[in-house]
Amino acid sequence: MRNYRGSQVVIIGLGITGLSCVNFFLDRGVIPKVIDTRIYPPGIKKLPHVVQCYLGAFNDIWLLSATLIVVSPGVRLDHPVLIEALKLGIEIIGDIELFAREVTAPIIAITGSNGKSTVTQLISRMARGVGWCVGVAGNIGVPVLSLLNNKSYQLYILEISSFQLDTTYSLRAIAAVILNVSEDHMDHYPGGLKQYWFSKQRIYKNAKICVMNALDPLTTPIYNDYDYCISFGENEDSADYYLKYYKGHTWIVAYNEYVLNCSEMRINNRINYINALSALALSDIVKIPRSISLKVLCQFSGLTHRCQLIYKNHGVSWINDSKATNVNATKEAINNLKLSGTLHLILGGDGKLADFSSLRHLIKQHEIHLYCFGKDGLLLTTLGFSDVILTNTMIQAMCIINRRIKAKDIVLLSPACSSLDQFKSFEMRGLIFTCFTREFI
Ligand code: UMA
Repeated sequence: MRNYRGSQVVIIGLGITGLSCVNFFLDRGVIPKVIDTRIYPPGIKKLPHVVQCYLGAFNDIWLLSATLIVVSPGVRLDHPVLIEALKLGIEIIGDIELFAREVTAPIIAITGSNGKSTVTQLISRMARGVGWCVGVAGNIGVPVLSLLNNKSYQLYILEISSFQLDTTYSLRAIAAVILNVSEDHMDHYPGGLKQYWFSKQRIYKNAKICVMNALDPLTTPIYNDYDYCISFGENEDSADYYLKYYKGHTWIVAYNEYVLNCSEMRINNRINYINALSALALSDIVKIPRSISLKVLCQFSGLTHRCQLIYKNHGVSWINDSKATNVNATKEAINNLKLSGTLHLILGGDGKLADFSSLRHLIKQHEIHLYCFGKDGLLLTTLGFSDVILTNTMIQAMCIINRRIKAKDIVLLSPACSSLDQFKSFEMRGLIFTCFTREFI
């Protein structure tokens, strides 16, 4: 636990993270200053009057005279004034770092390009199933510092993004997992996939046990100060937790013991079976009884906005996969579908400088009808072949699809892009998709 009294603290970003940081410092008798490059940032109404705020741009004088700068996850660290601040020896950290310096209860830390919210939910339900008092926060939508109000947590389960890892130094997880690494957030990482991968690897620093994906070499720890490493994957030769096809069924196998027939799970696709392997590995590390872990795996029906079936009638299905904010997530969603009619795929939003080309083959193979909207809509139309429509908004795309759809067709919102060009969040995008789908029924 640090004493921040006397520190000149400047917080960048007045979203949910920034506000939680303001409260953290006020609770410790330090009045921070806040900067946000938006004129009207989301947290402005909740900012206590005692805190000075500079809006619309960075305030270089404030930043260069600070002793501690706390940045929100969405802030790029290669901004010239932040580089200058680092050269002057000013400390730049994020909210996970503040949190890690305060807590003593064990932390399970989860990152990855896809699946991290699912695994966070699974392991949280398992731990709560034992009756433990569990704090769950991070990229999943709850700022970690909000957990400090409750001193009785026995275990913390944190979903951590690459942005958050970039400003974290003191995390010492009892178990840390990188689920997978595929291209995302290339607009934040000028060094490309390598730089993004390096950020993800930071979760393993000082971790006691590393959990890696045997199918994805980029999840192999590059630091070797851990006690031991556990792996999950599809193949018994390479993984401790793996899937095995046996007597007509896929099984979850842990250290060569058949523990669960996957047909008993409600989330019945391969990606979720792999997520289940990693959640089981984590639950075994913290010694959650298998009976409880397996019960949770069987009962879990998936996350809202993640391949969520909104409507099905006469063979027509509308599926909300708004959480697919990168190319790999969209590929997984398409690969998991059983297609017998036409797939109407809605793509669009802010592509974050992603390379979309790997989707082209899949779109051609399944003769997918494409509807592209938002900031990168035009770019996305180049992925299609015969049937491609460009609209300004997702709702316009939905209206067109609604006029064309026939029995056995599937409508899939799996945008491969961030929502932030047109929506407050991916949740809002998914909610609007859901509401309009119900409107059509
Ligand atoms: N801001 C600036 N200057 C900048 C960038 C941002 O002033 O250069 C300001 C914005 O104007 C805005 C504020 O910072 O007012 C928002 O901060 P933020 O974008 O860091 O968002 P928060 O509201 O604090 O939410 C963040 C995470 N957001 C991002 O990483 C972009 C949330 O993850 C997370 O749930 C929350 O902290 C709690 O930990 C969201 C996300 O999109 C879901 N994550 C990305 C993803 O999953 O792909 C990484």
